[in-house]
Amino acid sequence: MLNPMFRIGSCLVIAVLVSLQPQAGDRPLTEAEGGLPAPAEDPRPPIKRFDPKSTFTFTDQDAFLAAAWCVTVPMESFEDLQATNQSDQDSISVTDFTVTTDNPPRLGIWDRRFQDASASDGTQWLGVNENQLLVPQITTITFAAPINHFGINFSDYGDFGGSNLIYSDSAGNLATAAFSGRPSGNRQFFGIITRHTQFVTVTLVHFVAGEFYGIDEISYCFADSPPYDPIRRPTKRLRPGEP
Ligand SMILES: [Ca+2]
Ligand SMILES: [Ca+2]
Ligand SMILES: [Ca+2]
Repeated sequence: MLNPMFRIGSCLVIAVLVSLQPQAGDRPLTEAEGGLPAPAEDPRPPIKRFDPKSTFTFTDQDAFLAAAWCVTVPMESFEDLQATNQSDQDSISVTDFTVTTDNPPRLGIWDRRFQDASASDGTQWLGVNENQLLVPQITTITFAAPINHFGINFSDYGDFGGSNLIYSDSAGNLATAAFSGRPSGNRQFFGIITRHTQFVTVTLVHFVAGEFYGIDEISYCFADSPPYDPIRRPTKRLRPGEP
């Protein structure tokens, strides 16, 4: 018969050894420990297919709108403002944002074609008439609340010198919004979806003195808009104030 103290000591040693064994909850068991092989990686894992943390840029407006996470995408077309056909405004304010320039007055609302710039929707558009002597030229769009989608149509950018129009926002995103070396009257679209960050300010910068270009159809989603639904409801463009 074993000594009781020996039995107690043996039990303690076994307990300590067991406690030192790797626990299944701590890490996956190795093959030698009788574990199972790791599952093969999904070549198209859902987290990458639908990763809401990704940032996407677009040059096609339809693709941008189809990819929008918010159910409705407000769009400002500048149709309700008074058109003066002059670059006599320091800033242009609409329902959800204000456009300003670093060298005012350089902005105006136009309802007719000028220098081959024109509306991409309706008849009115916002003209940016850059100073002939100062570069860089900075146009800023400040929203009333944080957004995470931004789209914009340009007309006639890039026919007056060799400098792309650079997009940046207050979340630190940086991209090319419009390219130079385009013919007079050309149209370019830029869109960005930044589901992981939100921003209130968009800045457009370029280094071409004297460029004139048009802006129309600024589309956006507020960050607190109804989120992306995996069972996609069709997106719908709405003008601010519409039901
Ligand atoms: Ca318009
Ligand atoms: Ca032109
Ligand atoms: Ca131009």
